[in-house]
Amino acid sequence: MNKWIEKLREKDKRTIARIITKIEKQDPDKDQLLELLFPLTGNAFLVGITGSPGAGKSSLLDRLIETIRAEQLSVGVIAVDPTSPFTGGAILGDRVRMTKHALDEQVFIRSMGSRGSLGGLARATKEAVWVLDAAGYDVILIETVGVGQAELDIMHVADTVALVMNPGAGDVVQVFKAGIMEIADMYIVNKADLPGAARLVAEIEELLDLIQQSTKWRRPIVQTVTHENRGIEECWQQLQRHRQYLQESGEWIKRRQDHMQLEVWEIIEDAFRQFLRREMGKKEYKYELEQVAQRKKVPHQVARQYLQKIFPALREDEK
Ligand SMILES: Nc1nc2c(ncn2[C@@H]2O[C@H](COP(=O)(O)OP(=O)(O)O)[C@@H](O)[C@H]2O)c(=O)[nH]1
Ligand SMILES: [Mg+2]
Repeated sequence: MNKWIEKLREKDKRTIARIITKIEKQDPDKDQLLELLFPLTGNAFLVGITGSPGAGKSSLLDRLIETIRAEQLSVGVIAVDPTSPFTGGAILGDRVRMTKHALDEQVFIRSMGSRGSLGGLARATKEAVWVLDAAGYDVILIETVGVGQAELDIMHVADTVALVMNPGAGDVVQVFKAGIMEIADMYIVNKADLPGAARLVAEIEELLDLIQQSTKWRRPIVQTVTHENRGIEECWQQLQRHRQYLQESGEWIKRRQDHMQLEVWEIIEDAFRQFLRREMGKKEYKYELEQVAQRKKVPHQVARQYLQKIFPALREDEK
């Protein structure tokens, strides 16, 4: 096991890939590996990049990697896109991008699909981020499609979250309603070569005024065109500026504490859910459930009865 960690610390790509596969497959070794590598984490700058499929997240990431590498920093990437299975066109593009950085020892890119992440996508992704963090990558970029709860959950791992939007996509209001705008620390208007970029910037600014600003951080809006490498440098500048803001304001520590608390909470929740599913699958519950189905008993009544049986502590609580 320690051999694995040794190799990991050397940023050995094969070892890193194999550990992440173990995580995805819920390998029995997984927990022990995580226990060994967790104390080595906490040094990387964790950046979440989210946005609709096709917004240009992967293209942007590809450019960002170049910019970050130019400063001699190492980069790890975890790309989560359940909307494009491995055979899909988008991933083909991702593959090409990957091969470009494949020879660079200081860049590691991994795609994760919903397939194979038995313990839940968000869980597996966060653990994969720990692996890269422990390996010593300076910056870890996490690409996720901004749809669904699992994708939003993933964002709880990031120090800084950037939301990618496109002119003419007409999704600003939807994104706003879904609360996605609020979790972002900066906005990237990508495909700024298309008509309507200035209008989108204005719309975002308007909506920003509606969001309760509880901090001094004014969320910047950066316009980018990936194939022209336009705005990428500014993206990186703003990401770093946010990091600095977090550190100077004390929010850095607070955010990380919140994330770790959530982490423990989530693991407990998962365990409970699994336990309950097993428990409720037992024959002895069947009769009662039928009674509810026949309207002879109230759901609350039966639920309470079960709860008190499973968790005797609850009985004490209710006194
Ligand atoms: N016009 C234009 N197209 C872009 C730009 N960036 C990316 N694209 C295109 O948008 C499509 C989706 O890009 P991709 O990076 O795979 O998006 P993702 O699904 O968000 O990762 C691809 O065809 C890209 O070539 C840009 O700045 N301008
Ligand atoms: Mg992508």
